[in-house]
Amino acid sequence: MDPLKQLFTEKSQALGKEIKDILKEHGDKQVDTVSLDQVYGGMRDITCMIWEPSLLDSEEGIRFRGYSIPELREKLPRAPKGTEPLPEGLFWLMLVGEIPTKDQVKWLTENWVRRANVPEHVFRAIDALPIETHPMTQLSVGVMAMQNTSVFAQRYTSGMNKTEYWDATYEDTMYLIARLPRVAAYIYRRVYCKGEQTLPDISLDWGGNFAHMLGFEDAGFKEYMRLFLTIHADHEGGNASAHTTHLVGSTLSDPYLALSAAFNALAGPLHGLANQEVIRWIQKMVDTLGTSKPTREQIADYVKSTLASGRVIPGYGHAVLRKPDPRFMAQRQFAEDHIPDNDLVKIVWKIFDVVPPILTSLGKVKNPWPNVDAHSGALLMHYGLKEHNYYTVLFAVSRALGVLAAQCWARALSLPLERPKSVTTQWVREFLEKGD
Ligand code: HAX
Repeated sequence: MDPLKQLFTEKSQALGKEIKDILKEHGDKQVDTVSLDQVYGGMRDITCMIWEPSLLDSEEGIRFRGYSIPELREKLPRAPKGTEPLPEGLFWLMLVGEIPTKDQVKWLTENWVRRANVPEHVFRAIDALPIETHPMTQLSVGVMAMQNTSVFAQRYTSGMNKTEYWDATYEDTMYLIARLPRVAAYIYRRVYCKGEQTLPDISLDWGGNFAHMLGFEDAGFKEYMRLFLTIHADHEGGNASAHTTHLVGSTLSDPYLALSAAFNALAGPLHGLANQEVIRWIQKMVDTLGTSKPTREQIADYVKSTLASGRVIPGYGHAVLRKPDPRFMAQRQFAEDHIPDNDLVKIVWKIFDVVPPILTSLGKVKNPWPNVDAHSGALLMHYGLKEHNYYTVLFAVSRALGVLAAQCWARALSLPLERPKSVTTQWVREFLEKGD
């Protein structure tokens, strides 16, 4: 080990141990209005941000402008003969707080079609990356490459009045959402389909056209995409991708810069990348056990071996939720309605029976239940989208709806630069020495 690394190892291990001891004794001590546990603990449960599109309840799950996922599935406009909501309707709802009519959703679909043209240099920027570059990295680069078209950046340079920030943010938001499926589909076809691109079908809705550009014409897949793109759109403001958008945007970075940063946060395995990790983990289990129909006992043993090797069970647990995620349950219901006999889906359901008691028995996991990422892979595999590395890109396209709706509000309400206070452990030592 090099001398600097050696020194860092010693210092970090010592400080890590000291912090553990400090928190054991003083974790509930208040620093201003928060406890030391919260200072060290990733800011859990600190209410400190305004986020208009959605609100998360730890027991009940997400509500978008007051509507639960089952309510959205009932009330939002659908595609002709469709059973699932159109994500356009959810964007409308998140932005203005009203369930849109069919005509309003039609207007939005058509407006996004008109804004969907992606400048050629964006594709060239993506083409410059090695083909094995992770699709999320390619997506982030694609968004960054479009930044030269930012209305916000251009108007700001020309001396925009602060009362007009929201208008420029709205324009960028609409262009970005319109273009994202084209960029995302380009990456899919580039990496997995020998670069043979599928042209957009402008008669289709936003989600249906995305499925079409990916190369999938199955009506069931298109419906699943509409559901997927709706339920992944937002999860209030504190999750890493949403918070990143908010933080970066609060410096008046334009929406392209903020969204690209959000995608980099979403690409972490504790966040959006978990959907790829779940299906990888399941496939490894199937390969290891040598059966596509494992018993609950076999799954339990595999779960325990994963935990024993110091890894998490992907798709389980949540920083806020304390019950099964309604986004998991909506996908489970979709699978029950459409593909109840699929082997992978059945494994996902068995894992749902097996994992919670095992995680609970560890005594430290606050939420042993499945989250949104536990189910999507099995459904995508069924419909033939088998490239796991791509799954988080689907999540990203959806997440853009919520975080950009929130950006419009942040600029309309002139929400300020975000700047929380940090302290050092030396500061904590002195604070504790001073006592009350
Ligand atoms: N498997 C094993 N251990 C888990 C676990 C899981 N699924 N979930 C939590 N734990 C562990 C934590 O690693 C932590 O252990 P240490 O004290 O040894 O560090 C302990 O239980 C307490 O964690 P927690 O308070 O219950 O959970 P956090 O708020 O710290 O973390 C996570 C929430 C989602 C990151 C966590 O549950 C996890 O790692 N889950 C697996 C990855 C995953 O599915 N991520 C997607 C989450 C949803 C999402 O954002 N989707 O995009």
